[in-house]
Amino acid sequence: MQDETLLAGIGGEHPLTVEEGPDAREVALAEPTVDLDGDGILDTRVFQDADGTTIASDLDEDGWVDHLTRLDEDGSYAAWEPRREADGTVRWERVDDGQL
Ligand SMILES: [Ca+2]
Repeated sequence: MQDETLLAGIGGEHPLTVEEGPDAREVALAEPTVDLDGDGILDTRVFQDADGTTIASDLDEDGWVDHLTRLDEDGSYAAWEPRREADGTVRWERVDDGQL
C-alpha cells in the first residue's frame, strides 16, 4: 500500500480532511471519539470502510493526526506518522507494517 493510496482513501467520503497549501498532506482530525492514551481527552477516531479500518490519532492534541494505522480485510496492516521537511512540507513516513 502506498502512502498516496491511504491518504486518498481517507480524504474522500470520510470526515478526515487533507489540507492544501503549505501544510499539504497534513491531516486534520475532526470529532475524535476514543481516548487512546487514557488522559481523559478524546484523541482518536476509527473509520470503517469496505476494505478495512483506519485508526487516526492526535496524541499531542494539536488538531492534526500524528499517527495513522490501517488494517485491511486480508490481515495486512501498516502505520504512518507525519514528518515535517526543512521546507515546511509534511510527508507521511511508514513506521510499521506486517500481517496479522
Ligand atoms: Ca497532533
